[in-house]
Amino acid sequence: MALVEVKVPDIGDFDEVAVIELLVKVGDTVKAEQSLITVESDKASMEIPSSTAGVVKELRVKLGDKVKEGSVVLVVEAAGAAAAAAAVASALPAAAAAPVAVVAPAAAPTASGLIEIHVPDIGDFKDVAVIEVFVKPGDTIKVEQSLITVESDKASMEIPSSHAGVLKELKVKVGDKVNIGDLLAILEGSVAVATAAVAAPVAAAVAAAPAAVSAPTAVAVAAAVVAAPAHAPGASTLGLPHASPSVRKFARELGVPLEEVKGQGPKGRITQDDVQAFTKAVMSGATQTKAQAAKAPAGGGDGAGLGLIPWPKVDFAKFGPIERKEMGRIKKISGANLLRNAVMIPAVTNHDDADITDLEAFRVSTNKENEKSGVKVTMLAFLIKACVAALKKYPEFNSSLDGDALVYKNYWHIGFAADTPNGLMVPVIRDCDKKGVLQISQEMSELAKKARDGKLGPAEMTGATFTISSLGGIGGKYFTPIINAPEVAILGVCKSTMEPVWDGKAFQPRLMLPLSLTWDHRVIDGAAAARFNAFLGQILSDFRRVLL
Ligand code: CAO
Repeated sequence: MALVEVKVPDIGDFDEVAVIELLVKVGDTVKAEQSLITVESDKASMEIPSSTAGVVKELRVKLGDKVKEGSVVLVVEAAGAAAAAAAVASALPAAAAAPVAVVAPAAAPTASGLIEIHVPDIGDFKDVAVIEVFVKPGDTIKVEQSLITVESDKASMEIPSSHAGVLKELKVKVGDKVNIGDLLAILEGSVAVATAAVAAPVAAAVAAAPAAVSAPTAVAVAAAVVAAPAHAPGASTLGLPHASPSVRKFARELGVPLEEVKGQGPKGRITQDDVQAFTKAVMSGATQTKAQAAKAPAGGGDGAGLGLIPWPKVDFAKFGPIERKEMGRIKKISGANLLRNAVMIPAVTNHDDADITDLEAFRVSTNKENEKSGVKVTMLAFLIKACVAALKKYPEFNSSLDGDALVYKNYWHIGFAADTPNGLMVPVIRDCDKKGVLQISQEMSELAKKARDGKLGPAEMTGATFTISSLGGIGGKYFTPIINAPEVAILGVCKSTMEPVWDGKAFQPRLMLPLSLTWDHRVIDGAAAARFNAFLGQILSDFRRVLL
C-alpha cells in the first residue's frame, strides 16, 4: 500500500484554471483514468483523470479553487503494481515525456487566394464530434474567432480560426467527426496571420506532457490548449451552454436540450443535478421543453400536439357583423390550465342528490340568530365542512399524483370556484378541518370579495387539496366540473329544489341538493367515488355525523 499524490498534469498555457466539479469523494475507489475533477478556462473544460487506481484518502481541492500544473488534486492509497508505477511515473520530470509528432499547419493559402482552415493538432484525438457550429458562409471572421466546438468524452473545446476573412464555405456540420488536418472552412481574405500561432502552443503543450499523465488526459489537455490561445473572453455568449463534457454527454443520452437547462452551479454552470432536475420536471409535467411547447395546443390551439385535425379557421365576418375582443389575462391562464386538466386527466363524474331539508332549516335559523353579527352562512360553508369529513374518511380524494406515487396530504385546504368579472378564480380556505362553519363563511365572503376586486394574492390561490364549484346561487341541475390539478377530485354543486321523495310509505317533500363529483380515475375507482358521494349525502342529511 502506498499513498500517491495525484497532480494536475501539464495543461499547457493555462495559468490557473478553476475547479468546477468534484467527481469523487474521500473513500471512493477510483480506477486508473477515472475522471476526478473538472477544470475550466474560458474556452475549454476538461476532466482530470486519475493516474492510478486506488482508494481516495484525501481531497486537496475544493470547488472554486484555482489549480495549475503540479497542483495536488487528491491522495490515493494505491495498491501493488499500480502504486509502484504511479510513484515512478509521478517522479518523472516533464522533459522525460516523449514529444508528440510535429503539428500540421492549421491553414494553407491556396493559389486562388482562398485560405483553407484545417483542424489543428488535437493530440491523439480521433474522430471528435462537432457539437456546435458558430459561423455561416458570408460571415466575416476575425483571427482566433471560434468556428466550431468539438467534444470528446473528456473535453470540449472551441476551434478558433487562424486567419481573418470572409467565410466562403463551411466544410463541417454538427454531428460530423473530425480529425487533425481535416478541412474545416474556406476563407477569402487576409493571409497575414501566421498559422503557427494556433499550432505551436499545442505542440508545446503536448510535448511537455509528463508520462505519468494517462493518455486521455494528455489528449484532453492538448485539445484544450488548441482552443486556448489568446481568445477574447465572452465565449459563452456564442451560445454553448456552460457544462462539462460528462454533463453534456449525460444530457445527450437523456435527450435533454442543454440550452434550456438553468445552471445552478458556480457562474450558472449546468451540473448533472440540474439535468436530472430538468428531466424530472419535464416528466412530471411541471415544465415543457421548447419543442414540446411548440407542439402543444396553446389556448385555442390547433390540436396538432394531440394528433387532431386543425382547429377550424372561420371568417365569421362573412356571415354577419362581428366584434373581436382579446381575452383577459385570467381567462387565458385559466383556459390553458383547464385545457391541460381536461385533456390529461381521465376524469369521470358521478351525480347524486343529498337531502338537505334539515340542514337548510338549521342554516336559516343560524342566520337569523347571527343577523346582528353580519356573518351570513350559505350552504357552501356547510358543504366545505362536510367535504373535509369525507376527505378524511377517503384520503385518496385529498391526495396528488407524483409519478407512480400518491402524495397524501394531512391538511385540508379547500378551494372554491368564484365567478369574477375577470373570469373564474379559485381562492383557498386553509385548514378547514380546524375551523367552524361560521369562520369558514366569513373567510369565504372575504376571499370572494377580494377575488372580485382582483386583489387575491398568489398565496390565497394555492395549496388547495380539494375544490368545490358551487352554482347553487345561480341554478342548474348537474354539471361536470374539471379537476383542478394537481388535485384529484372536485365537487360540483347546483341549486337545491323541493322534490317528492318516497319514504317507503308516501312521497315526502324534501329539499334535494344535486352533487356532481368529478374524480381522476388513475387515483380513484368508481366504487370509491360512489361511496364518497353517499357518505357526503349522509352527512348533509344529518350534520351531526361531522362530529363522529
Ligand atoms: N341551492 C339553493 N340556493 C343556494 C345554493 C344552493 N346550492 N347555494 C347558494 N344558494 C343561495 C344562497 O343561499 C343565496 O341565497 P340568498 O341570496 O337568498 O341568501 C344565493 O344563492 C346566492 O349565494 P351566493 O352565490 O352569493 O353564495 P355562495 O356561498 O353559495 O357562493 C361563491 C359563493 C363565491 C362561490 C359564488 O358567489 C360564486 O361565485 N359561484 C360561482 C362559482 C362558479 O362560477 N362555478 C363554476 C365553475 S366551472 O366554470
